[in-house]
Amino acid sequence: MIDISAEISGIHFNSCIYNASGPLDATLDELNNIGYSNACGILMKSCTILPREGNPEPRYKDIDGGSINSMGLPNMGYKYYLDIIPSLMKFNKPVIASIAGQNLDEYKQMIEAFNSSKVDILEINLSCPNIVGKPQIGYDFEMSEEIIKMCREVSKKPWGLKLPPYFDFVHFEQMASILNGSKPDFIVCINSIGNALFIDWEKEQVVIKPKGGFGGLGGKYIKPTALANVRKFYELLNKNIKIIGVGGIYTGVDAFEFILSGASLLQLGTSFAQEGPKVFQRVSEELKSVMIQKGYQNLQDFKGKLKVID
Ligand code: RRO
Repeated sequence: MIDISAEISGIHFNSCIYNASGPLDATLDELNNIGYSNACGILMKSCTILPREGNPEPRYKDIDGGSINSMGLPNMGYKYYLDIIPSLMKFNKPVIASIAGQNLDEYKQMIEAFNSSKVDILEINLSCPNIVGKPQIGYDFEMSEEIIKMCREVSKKPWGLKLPPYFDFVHFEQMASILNGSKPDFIVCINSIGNALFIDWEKEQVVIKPKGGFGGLGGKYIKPTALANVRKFYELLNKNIKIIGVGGIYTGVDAFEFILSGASLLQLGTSFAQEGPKVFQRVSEELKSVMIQKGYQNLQDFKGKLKVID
């Protein structure tokens, strides 16, 4: 029997593949569809204190190698997500809230509210690229450290951070030192690559409306950057901080590469948006086929064991 189960701080997942926060996870109907699918967990859309309409449409576009989005955090407000947790528990898989405050106090208020709920895990989003006038917190190391220290003090649930992609080894080292000090249970690498620009050359026009066409890039384009982030943090972080890989996973081979780089669990974003809930079973089965070909029985057999050239 091939075993692709996983675990975060005592929370068991019966496989290692579930949804990324963002696509098709903002309402109870959408979350039920994830519940009925083969996803091993149910991750909710990043929430804010008050409900948000998000940015004007068109704000998401599938493109050949992935997607571009500038959704602008459309969500029902954290109280909605608190209220639906009991209903999502019937699926007997971990339910994960994603929290996106506008400042430290908002993050704290939402963490405290979810502490008193039955949610299993908290993902703290430090990397939304699409709020007009707001920088991505994960690129401000001082503010990140303040928020991460607060999470350590306040969260009573296993918690982790959704990080933006980094591109410079000094930045990886700065963030890793903050993380090793504050000991989150996990990190999620990576959010979309912020402020990309996709052009319809025939129309001579951008493809999404907000911010003059700039938006977060997802899908195949970003897999090498996502793998690099998983790998570099795997090298730098204490081994009890787990890494969840996301960014351009469409196939079992993609999934295999992320685990080889050091990921313990995987999330599907653009591939889920494009293929729908059946993607979870397909990628899980494909990953198992790769493991059979390689003679591996469980994820520990190859997790992090990427070889370098001497
Ligand atoms: O809602 C969004 O625009 C959005 C968010 Br919160 C995020 O974290 N990442 C992204 O690509 N889009």
